[in-house]
Amino acid sequence: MKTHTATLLALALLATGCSAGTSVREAAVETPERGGAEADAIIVEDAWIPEPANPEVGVVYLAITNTDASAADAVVEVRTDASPEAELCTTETTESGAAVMRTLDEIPVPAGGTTTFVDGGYHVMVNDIPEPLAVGDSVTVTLGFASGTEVALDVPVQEMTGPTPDEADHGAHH
Ligand SMILES: [Cu+2]
Repeated sequence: MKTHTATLLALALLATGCSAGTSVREAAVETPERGGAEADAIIVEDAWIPEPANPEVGVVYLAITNTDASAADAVVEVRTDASPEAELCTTETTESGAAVMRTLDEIPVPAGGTTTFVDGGYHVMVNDIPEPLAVGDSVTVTLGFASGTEVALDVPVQEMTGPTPDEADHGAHH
């Protein structure tokens, strides 16, 4: 009990010591903090993993900006400590309206532009996850680029937001 009181006191001291504490906390309630990192000309932000419906299969969503306005780049490699099986993937809609996924060798990031990984589009596919991911977990994702740039970032597992009709198909596409 004494330890508990001491912890609360320490938190209170931390809160008063930070002048921006209130606004930071409010922002965190509305939008859970997402992962990001940058290296060379590449900025990765808004990275998150929706808590997988199928415990063995996860997807990573993020946004990649190439700040070099004179040279296009591309993601050519992905690794994660969540599983040895990670790959670049895209969801496409066929003429009949069905969503199908296809693995990719590379995902382009235009010069001075941003490529977003979103539900129904580009994503990182993580297969054969040995330990189920839960909200609050964090995994390391490393993206390798054609330019030689490598970006490693911590990606939080967060609650799914909004409907994802194709999610149920994620486990069956290989
Ligand atoms: Cu996929």
